[in-house]
Amino acid sequence: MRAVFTASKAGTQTMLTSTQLQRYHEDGFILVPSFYTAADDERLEAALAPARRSGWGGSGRYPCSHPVERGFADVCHTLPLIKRYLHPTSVAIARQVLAADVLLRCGILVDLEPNDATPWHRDVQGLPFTLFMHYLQGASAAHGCLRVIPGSHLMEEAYIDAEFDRVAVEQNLSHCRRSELVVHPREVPLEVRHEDLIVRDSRLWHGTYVNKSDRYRTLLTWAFIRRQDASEWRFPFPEQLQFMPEFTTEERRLMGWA
Ligand SMILES: O=C(O)CCC(=O)C(=O)O
Repeated sequence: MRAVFTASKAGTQTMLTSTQLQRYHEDGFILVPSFYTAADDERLEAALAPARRSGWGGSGRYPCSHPVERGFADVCHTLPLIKRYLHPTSVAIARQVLAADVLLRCGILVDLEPNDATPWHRDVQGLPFTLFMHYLQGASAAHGCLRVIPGSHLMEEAYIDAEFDRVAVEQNLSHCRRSELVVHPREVPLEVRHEDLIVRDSRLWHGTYVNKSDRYRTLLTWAFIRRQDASEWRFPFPEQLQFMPEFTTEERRLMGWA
């Protein structure tokens, strides 16, 4: 696969190389191998411990999966997780790929239960923003990993619609042309280990394979938008005002508070 690179030494990846940056722009994603260290894993487990104690923990979809619903912020927008989203390296990558100053939009946990899959879709049509995707236990195709269509972030909606229609008819799936059952001829699986990180464009067409295992598959994903798009997209984070004293000046700016 074009966008997978030789593993960098764990913990030394600070920003994308020019080759990675070019791949991101051409393909709409990159897979950064060995992004996280064992120490990062330990910090993440500590950050998730309160959520696990309160009932979430790979035992089901998190019950309030929409950012504005009560309860959601208790897990995904806690101080340690926000600090993780705001890690200087992910901020540097977001600024690099968007070629702009950025704001944190939100972060969410997504569980994929056994026998479930996410159908083909793109998050937005027009506005590019950048998503970071960390599969906490890694993910193989059999465990419901991400699948993407390289370059589809730059394709017009009508073009990709027509393409999906044609493929679905060929595969006798015209009644469910965006379903996970549709195999796109140019799709690639993004199989990852728990230490890897995927960075992708919000406009990229993607979905997942069916999770054929008997285990939940958990994704932690967060997004940065361009500061100039804040009026349309900035998540307000009202519950997080209490954390203000814990944030550096730079982190406050990234949260849109300065
Ligand atoms: O669960 C996944 O791997 C995919 C999630 C997804 O489609 C999304 O974040 O838009």
